[in-house]
Amino acid sequence: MRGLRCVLVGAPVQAGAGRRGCDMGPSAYRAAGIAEAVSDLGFAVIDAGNLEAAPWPAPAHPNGAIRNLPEVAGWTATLAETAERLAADSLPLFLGGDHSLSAGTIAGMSRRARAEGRPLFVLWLDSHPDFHTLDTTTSGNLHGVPMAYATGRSGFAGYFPPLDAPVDPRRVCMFGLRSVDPAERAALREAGVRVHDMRLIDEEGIARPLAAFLDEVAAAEGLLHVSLDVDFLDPGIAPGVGTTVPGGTSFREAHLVMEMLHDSGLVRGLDLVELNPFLDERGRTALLMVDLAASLLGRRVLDRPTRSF
Ligand code: EXY
Ligand code: MN
Ligand code: MN
Ligand code: MN
Repeated sequence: MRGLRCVLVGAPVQAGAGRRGCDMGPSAYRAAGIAEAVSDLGFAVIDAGNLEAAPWPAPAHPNGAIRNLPEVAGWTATLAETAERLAADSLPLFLGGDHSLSAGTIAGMSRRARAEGRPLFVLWLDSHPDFHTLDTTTSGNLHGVPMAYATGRSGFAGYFPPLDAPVDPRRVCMFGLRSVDPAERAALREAGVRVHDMRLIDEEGIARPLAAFLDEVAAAEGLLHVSLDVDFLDPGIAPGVGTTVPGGTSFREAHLVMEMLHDSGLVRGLDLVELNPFLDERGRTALLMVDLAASLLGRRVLDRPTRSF
């Protein structure tokens, strides 16, 4: 990861979320000092500004609950192309935007991995697995589907952009789960996704299972993409999100994940998703997410600024 230039990519995606405000996420990260935090660590930083969704004329889907399908599909096309291109010579940091954006970033990272002849692994940090298909979602909010799309689950063809490099679901590792719908539970099991829920983290800690996963990525000479949803964190420390679920990870658990990721040297892309600045308290969630990104990029505990609110 060292030596790579960091490219900040604003993805003000709102179409997949049930509550308004995620489209302000990229601005909040900039106000919270993400560019400075990254450059202070010695990286060259380019802020590529905000993307816009490509037009994507998806047909109406028989599941009438689904909202904003053409817009989410258009974002998926734009983000896949952007991730594939940037990951060739840079470390892209995607500033969301709701979690539907990861349908595109992961699809693009997977095409990049295929071009390098290496497998893509995904570390999914979220209270939700986002593993619904277009047929199983009952809320119709498409931030609940990106991982199912990126792993090639059925039912997306003809609605979302064609997926030419599906991620092997056995190379997806999820941490922090505590809100899983019945259809998702069955699909995760059937697909063989690695799932570490909050109970496992409570019982075993987060370091050991994460180390085992990172060892596997290293042994396979894989590329690693990390997708960090704000609701991975406990809402007591990260209130700026539309889908708060009690019982999330602590400040230190989350930073430890990022520090271990830095030490692994394996990360090639990062999504920061679901920040809703409209629901935040004095920017504290945006600042925490920036600090977590800085830990992933090498900021050490003793270098961390003290924050008060
Ligand atoms: N499983 C629920 C649904 O499909 O509506 C909640 C999805 C929330 C997704 C957030 C972003 O992680
Ligand atoms: Mn999510
Ligand atoms: Mn979530
Ligand atoms: Mn705990």
